Amino acid sequence: MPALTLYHATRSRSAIALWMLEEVGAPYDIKLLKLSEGDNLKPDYLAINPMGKVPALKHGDAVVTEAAAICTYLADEFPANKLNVPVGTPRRGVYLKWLFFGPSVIEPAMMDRAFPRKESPRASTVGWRDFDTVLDIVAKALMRGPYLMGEQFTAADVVIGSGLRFGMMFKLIPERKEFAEYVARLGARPAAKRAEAKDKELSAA
Ligand SMILES: N[C@@H](CCC(=O)N[C@@H](CS)C(=O)NCC(=O)O)C(=O)O
Repeated sequence: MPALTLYHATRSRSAIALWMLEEVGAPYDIKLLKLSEGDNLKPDYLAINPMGKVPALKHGDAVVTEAAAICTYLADEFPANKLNVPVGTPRRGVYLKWLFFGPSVIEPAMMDRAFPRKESPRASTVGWRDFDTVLDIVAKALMRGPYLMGEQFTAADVVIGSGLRFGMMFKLIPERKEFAEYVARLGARPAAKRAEAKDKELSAA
């Protein structure tokens, strides 16, 4: 099996990929980068991710960057774990919607709220419409539960759950009951606990 290597910085968005790797359960190595020392902007890492951002994943010769893309990739590469909705399945459309909704709708809506512009963009001109509508849509999707895709836990939960957790932790997203319960449910997963413990351990080292 090709080797898996995660380029990781502690207490960062690469925790999303770390959690996903723990869900997959395949062996992997970690190359630790210190953002405070600018490791992510050094030439050897820029050759892996020219954006100078973590996470990045190497799988044999394949390099994947962007946390949501890494989760999608791992779910498809390790189908035995049933963390994806396979090609040819009608539910895959909704699954892909949630994988894209995290980085292209929730995150920009949240950051727009956190760092307001001088003039608010018209809701019809930005791809994420507006913060309140976005949160209502996510909350409604979670009412059925326990996961975004119903009974099946998928890579989409790793992406959306991580975003909600981060947002609530930094008070960028309100602690709505649906979000708090969902994030607690996800946090109780053994793989999520292992990833959190590993991140803490690496951070302390
Ligand atoms: N769109 C990227 C964002 C990744 C990102 O912003 N990572 C931050 C850490 S949370 C980073 O690498 N920051 C270092 C820097 O920008 O210098 C993804 O989802 O993977």
